[in-house]
This record gives sequence, structure tokens and C-alpha cells, in this order.
Amino acid sequence: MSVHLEQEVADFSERRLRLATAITDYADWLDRQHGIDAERTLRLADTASGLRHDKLVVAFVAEFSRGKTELINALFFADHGQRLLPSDAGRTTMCPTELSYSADEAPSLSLLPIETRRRGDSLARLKHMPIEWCRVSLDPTDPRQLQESLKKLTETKAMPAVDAIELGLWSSEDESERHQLRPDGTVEVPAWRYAMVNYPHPLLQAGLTILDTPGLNALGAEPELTLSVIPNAHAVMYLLATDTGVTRSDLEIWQKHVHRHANYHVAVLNKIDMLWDELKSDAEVQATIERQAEETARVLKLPRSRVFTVSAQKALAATIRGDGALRVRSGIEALEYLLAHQVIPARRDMLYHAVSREVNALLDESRVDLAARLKRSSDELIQLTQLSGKNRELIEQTRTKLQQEKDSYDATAEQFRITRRMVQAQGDHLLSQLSDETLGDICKAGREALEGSWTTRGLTSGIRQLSGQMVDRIQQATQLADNMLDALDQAYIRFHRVHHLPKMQVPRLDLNAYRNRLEALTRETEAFCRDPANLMLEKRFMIRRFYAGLAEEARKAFSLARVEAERWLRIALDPVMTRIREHKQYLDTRLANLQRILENMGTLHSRMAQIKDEIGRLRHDKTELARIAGQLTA
Ligand SMILES: Nc1nc2c(ncn2[C@@H]2O[C@H](COP(=O)(O)OP(=O)(O)OP(=O)(O)O)[C@@H](O)[C@H]2O)c(=O)[nH]1
Ligand SMILES: [Mg+2]
Repeated sequence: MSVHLEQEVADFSERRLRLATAITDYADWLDRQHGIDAERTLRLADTASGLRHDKLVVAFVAEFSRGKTELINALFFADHGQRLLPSDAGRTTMCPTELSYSADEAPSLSLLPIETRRRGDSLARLKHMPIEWCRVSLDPTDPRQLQESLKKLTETKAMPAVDAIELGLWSSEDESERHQLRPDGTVEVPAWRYAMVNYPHPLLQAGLTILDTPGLNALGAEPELTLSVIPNAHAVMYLLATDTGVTRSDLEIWQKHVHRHANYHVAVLNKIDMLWDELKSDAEVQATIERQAEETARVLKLPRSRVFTVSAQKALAATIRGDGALRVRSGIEALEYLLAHQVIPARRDMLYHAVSREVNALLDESRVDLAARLKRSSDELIQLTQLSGKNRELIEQTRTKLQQEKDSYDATAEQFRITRRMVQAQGDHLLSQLSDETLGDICKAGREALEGSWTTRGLTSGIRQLSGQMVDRIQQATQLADNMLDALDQAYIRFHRVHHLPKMQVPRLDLNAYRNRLEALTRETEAFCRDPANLMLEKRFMIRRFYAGLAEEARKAFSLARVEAERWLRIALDPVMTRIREHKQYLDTRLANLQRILENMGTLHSRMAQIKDEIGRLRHDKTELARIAGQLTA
């Protein structure tokens, strides 16, 4: 592991935590201002927790034996002085393997039995069911035990062919798989469906998650991996090997699972050491490697700069042996540089962008509120200064004027209450568009449409219907939200124009991300159905599983849209209500004070002193807010 990479990941993690602390400070600041404001505090706590637990996911994808595991060993685990994860000729890694670290659990290897494929539960859900997993403790201080335990990742077992067909692990119609059938009617299948390694490596501790995947067949059999896990990775390293070049199945993986997805991906042409030839000059060897890299770029339709040439095996050996020259020759440093200086900064920027979008609107609101309070206090102070030494009559006049202002304010507030009730009713209607019940109905209808028609055509129309209905509901909800906001804006304008409350700045409800996700799922389905490999009869099981995977993803998008809408409803209404209430309190207090002064002129000066204190406090809050804002935008 290079110093660069370790440093970048550590810096990133440190800045992430600093930002999370600033957000928590801000939540405390807000609480001091308004008393506990549960919604905002919760929202900020969510954001801070998201930052603290953020994971940078790098996935390694390729056909079997291209050297994914060897490259992971070389990039991340060479410091162990050995090959930590099992890598060998032929199919080795039998199940997708996620490496990360959580301090909440002891170092361990968790394995999900392959039979869980029979159940409808998604991987995401199964991850929260510890009982389903077999756990092996890992001892980070004992390399031998580690290496021995991790061999489980390569385990296979015999399974009756009928069961293997049902689990989508084998197909008798597939020419290339038929010979695997043994005389006793069994076939060899992976023992595990998914593995999670919880290991206290510095990079993993700093928030890196590595995903090692098995080759094409295993990849295609787990829709969740291809629909959600790989597309959601922040970077995908796609491997090829110099000895095999770009084969048909390499290209299939590339086109189906890597190239189409928008996330950051590069191609790694591995095993360049196989082209090292002592009878050729360095320049000749280099030219051969370059030719192959250019050819790879051409076939994959990638710029040449996105194709890296490495020897994972030599990089691992060089790091273990401390052979600097071999390490340079292995080409590994360019990949480390890429991770340290492109992948990590890109994630950092994205995360910061999301956080600042979330926090900036709140900060603006806080600034505006604070300025309004300061202005009110200084207005009152100026008025009292002018009144001091004046006669009762003048004070009486001021009080009458203030009373009129308050009466007019109360009338506005009363009118506003009607709008508020109406808007709240619309809010309930909005939520019903996105309710669990609606979701259940849509899913039920989608499934019924598909029953008895487990064909690719049935699947396409089923998923179109499912996603179409969900998109409709999302659009209706957005429209309702826009109407509500317009009504609210109309009603609020009087507060701004007549009573000089700050302008209303509620953001619009934006559910586009979820709509896009649903539309993307429909496109995925159409691509799946166009694929001749999925048209075979036995693939009915595949279709069922694919539909289950899709429906789960669609459900997720829909539920997230609801959470977002609920949140929006609260942030659209609550701050406006708080502001209106606070202004009323302010007018009440001011009136009561004038009354007290009228009753006893001596209290005028003590009230002035009070306001001066208040202004001092507000100024202090302002400085504090500026400090927090500085941290948040640094
Ligand atoms: N010569 C050479 N061999 C390599 C290199 N990288 C990996 N190998 C060998 O290629 C074989 C496959 O490597 P793995 O790391 O197991 O490949 P994989 O992509 O993880 O394969 P699966 O786990 O089966 O999907 C092993 O025998 C490695 O030692 C390399 O850079 N040069
Ligand atoms: Mg492997």
C-alpha cells in the first residue's frame, strides 16, 4: 500500500469526521436558538451520521482468473507479507466478497449459505439477519489463521442438479455447463452466496469498502449485484489479462455490467509480466504492452488513458520482498495514484456537495432569522432611547401604535391559519400517494400481471407497468407539493410585505432522483430481455429472480421518495410556523414591556439594559454561527 493512498484515505476520513462534528455543533446552535427543534436536529443528526459512516466502495469486476483477487492483495494487503485472500489458477473466489471494517463487531468472516437463494429476501435485507450467516472469527495478529479462514471463500459443494437449476446455478441447456453433471446427478456449486470480511485494516477503518466478485456466471445469477451493488460502487476496476486478451465473455461482462453504468470505471490489463521477455529489449517489450493496451481501449471503446497495464502478481511479490525496481515495473503505482488522487477526491467532492446543499439552505435561514432578531432588538432599543426622558403621553401613543400593529398581525395570522389547515390536508393527500398501501397495491398488480407469464415479454410489460405507476404517483406528489408551496407563498406574502418578516425560502420538493431510478430499472429490464441468453426455457427461474430483484429495487426507490416527501412536508411548514409564532411572542413582550414602563417609568432603563444584553448575546451567536459555517464550507 503506498503512502499516497494511505495518506489520502486518512485525510479524507479525518475531514469527513470534522465536517460531521461541525454539523453536530450547528444542530446544538439551532437548539439553543429555538429550543429543541426535533425535525431539524434529527435531519442534521442523520447527515452527520451519514458522514461518519460513509463508505467508499471500490468494486473489482472481471471474468474468472483475470487476477482480481491478486490485485486486491497487491493494492491493499501486501503489507501482510503474504497472499491474504486466496487467488489461484481457475475459478477461485466463489462468491462476491465484501471487505470493510466496523468497530462495532469483532474481526470476522461472515458467510451466507447458497441455499438462501431459494428465499425471497434480498441481500440487503439478509445483511441485517445475523442468524442466516455462518461466522468465523478472524485473528488479525495471526496471518496463518487469517489465510486459513479466508480459504472458505473458495469452497464449493455437490448439489443435486434439479436443485441447482432451481437456484439458477446451473443449466442443462447451456452447452458449456452440461459436462459438469456428474454420474450421481449432482453438480458442483459454490457453498456460499455472499461473504463479508470485517477486518481492521487502516484503509478499511478509514471507510474504504472493497468488493471482490466472481466471474460472469456467478455475477449474472445475482441480480441485486448487477442492479444495485455494482452500479452503486463509487469506482469499478474491470480486469483483463494479457494471456487471454478480450474474450467474448470478457466483453459481455464489460458491456452488461460495467460500461453502461455511469460510475467511475477503468480497465486494468493485468499479467503484463507474461509479456516480459528476456530476449527482447525493454523498448520492444514496452511496445508489445502498449499495442495490447491500445487494442483493449479500442475494443472497450475507452480512451487509452483509462486503460492501466499492471502485473498484480509481481506487484505483490515486489512489495513483500521490498523490491522497489520490480514494483515500479509492475505498474501498480499508477493505479494507487488513481485511487488516491481521483477516486477519493471525486467521492469527497460529491459528499461535500450533497452536505452543503443540505446545510446551506438551513444556514441561510439561520442567518436571516438572526438578522431579523438583531434588527428587532435594536429597533426596540432605539425606540426606548427616544422615549427616555419623554412624557407619559408619548409612551402611551407608542403603545397604541404597537397595539394596532399587533392587532393587524393577529388578523394576518388568523387568516394564515386557514391556509395552513388547507395545506396540511393537501400534505396528507400527498403522503397517501406514496403510502405503503399504495406501494402494496402497485406491487400486487404488477405481480398478478406477471403470474402465468414468466416470459421476457411478460417481464417487460410487468416492470413497465410497475415503474409507470410508481412514476405517476411520484409525479402527482410533486405536483401537489408545488401547489401547496404556491398557496403557502401567497398566504405568507402579507407577513413579508406588511409585517416585514423575512422572505419565505422553502425549497421545492424534488423527487427526480427516484423517478430517474425507476426509469433506469425499466431500461435495465429491457436490456435483460433483449439478451438472447435469457430467452431459454429454464431461465424462467432467472426471470422470477430478476423480477424479485427489480421489484425490491423499485420498492426501495418508492419508499425513499416517501421519506423525502415526509421530510419536505415538515421542513416546508415548521420553520414558517416557528417564525410566525416567534414574531407574535415578540410583539406581545414588547407591548407588555411598554405597559410596565407606563406603570412605572423607572423600568425603562432596566429594560434598555436587558435589550443591550440581548443584543450582546445575539452578536455572540452570530460570531459562533459564522465560525460553524466556516467549518462547514471549508
Ligand atoms: N503471471 C501472472 N499471473 C497472475 C497475475 N495476477 C494474477 N495471476 C494469477 O492468475 C490466477 C488467477 O488470479 P486470481 O487473483 O485468483 O483471479 P480472479 O480474477 O480473482 O479469479 P476468480 O476468483 O476465479 O474470479 C492466479 O494463479 C494468479 O496467481 C499477474 O499479474 N501475472
Ligand atoms: Mg478471485
